[in-house]
Amino acid sequence: MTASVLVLNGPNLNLLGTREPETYGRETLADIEAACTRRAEALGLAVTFRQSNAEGELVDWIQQARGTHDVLVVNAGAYTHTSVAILDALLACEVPVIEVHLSNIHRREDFRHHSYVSRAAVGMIAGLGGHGYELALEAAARMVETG
Ligand code: CA2
Repeated sequence: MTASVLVLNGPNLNLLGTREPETYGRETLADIEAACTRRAEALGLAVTFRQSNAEGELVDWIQQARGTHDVLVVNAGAYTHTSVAILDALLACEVPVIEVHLSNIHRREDFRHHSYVSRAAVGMIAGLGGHGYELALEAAARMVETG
């Protein structure tokens, strides 16, 4: 059976490619989605790619991932640093989580150094731009392969 990966994106990531290219690069979220779709196909994975600015909607999607998806790839945006609700949902969903950030959050302001998401994540990829999402899909493929 084809393994299924849910890629979740949090607030303001819909603005990618329009502003702050020095921090987030010039790729749009649609570009990253297209690259993920291509990479998932090559890896034999099914991928669902979503973005929301609403914390509750992200929590709903994480809850629904239980029993539906095999791996969660999460860039929770600024909720990474604030949301216990997203952490609780990730801990409850019983799906392995890979955390992704476009920027290296540890090179940035102090308030970005702490991640609630990390407490629920198997691993984290940060600072490699959109390529980090593709690397997360590679890790997901290895994870489902090795069980
Ligand atoms: O580096 C990342 O991927 C972040 O998750 C991005 C978040 C930020 O709050 C995290 O600390 C690190 C912000 C996403 C906002 O993206 C924008 C893109 C273009 C213009 C404005 C915001």
